[in-house]
Amino acid sequence: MKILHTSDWHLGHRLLEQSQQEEQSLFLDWLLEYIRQNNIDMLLVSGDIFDTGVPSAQGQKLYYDFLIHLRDTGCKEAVITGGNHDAPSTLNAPKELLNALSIRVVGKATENIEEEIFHLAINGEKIIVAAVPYLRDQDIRRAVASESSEEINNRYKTALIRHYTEAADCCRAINTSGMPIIALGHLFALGGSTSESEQTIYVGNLGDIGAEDFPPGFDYIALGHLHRAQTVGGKEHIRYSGSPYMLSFSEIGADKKVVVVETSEGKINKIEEVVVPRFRNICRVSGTVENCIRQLEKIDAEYHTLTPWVEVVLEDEQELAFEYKEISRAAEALDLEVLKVTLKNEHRREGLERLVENARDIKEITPEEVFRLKCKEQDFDLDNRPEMLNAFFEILQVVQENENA
Ligand SMILES: [Mn+2]
Repeated sequence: MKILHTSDWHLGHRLLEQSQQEEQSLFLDWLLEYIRQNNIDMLLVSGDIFDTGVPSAQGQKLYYDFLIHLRDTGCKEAVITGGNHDAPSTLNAPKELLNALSIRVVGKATENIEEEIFHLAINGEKIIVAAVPYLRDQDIRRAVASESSEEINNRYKTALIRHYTEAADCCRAINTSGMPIIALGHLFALGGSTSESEQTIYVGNLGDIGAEDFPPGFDYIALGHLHRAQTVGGKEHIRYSGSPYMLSFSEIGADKKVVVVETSEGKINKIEEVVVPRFRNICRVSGTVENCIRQLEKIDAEYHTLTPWVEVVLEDEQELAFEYKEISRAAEALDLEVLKVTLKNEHRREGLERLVENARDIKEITPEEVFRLKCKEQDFDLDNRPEMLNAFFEILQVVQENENA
């Protein structure tokens, strides 16, 4: 059986207010073709299907067009879970209808763990899938009884591990004939490297989930949330596929991937990363103004179908406003967009005010950056009070979940 693992499509995502619909659409077309040509039997999508809880009509059209065409590729099963960006109600609304088309959707943690477990058979080969979505604190906390103060600190992590343990137990109970067991997940697992485009998921004071926290019994764990493809704690079978296209300038230089997993006779016998074509050149140039302009001309001259997007990092110490004008004048004549101009030494020199002033859009600044700068301004020693940062993340998560709901 051939299984394709992907995640973090973020349909509807915009990079600094530029629509990324073209690369989203090109990726989905490529994926359909890849599935067809490589005889993929099952598709797993581990969360963050949409960028927001209320996706645009175009975003939804991309999703449903993809699912309709998936039926013609030879792919027999699909399992889709909700991420922290997805509104459970949006994903779950067509759940029963999609189920009739062998597309299994779990938008949020279910009341009964068995509803997250799928026992599937493809061409006579059986497999068990634990489709664990992003676990919201309020969805799983009910599982924790009579908390001590230490347990309260750690309750989210405890509840999270308990959820996976219950899922593993449930899989084991129905595994009568040595079938492979695959889990999905949308969470931050320790050892992973982040980019600027993931929202921080608060996981309690006492630490994050590590590879060793997953209960034994899963032959492969298909994770979403981190946007760079990577394994967790050096374990080949616990991995993030990463997002299939670039969601932030901080992801420059890393290939975008999907993962293909092959099973036979109840075992995983091959795990392979497949590089997704880069549909848009998103890059960074740095140097003096003249130097940057020369590099921009080079990018313009390279063959491209979608307009390249560039971040310019200036190494001069002159006034940004003046240099910014020169860069934009040069860029106007070229087939590319300069989305961001920054000074190389900005972070050393700038306080919060300057950062806000120099950012072209408030979205360029993360809430964490603002919080850290604000603490610095107030001479608050965050390094020696890490619980303050945890408290901040906890509040931020509640705010972001309410926004997405
Ligand atoms: Mn994501």
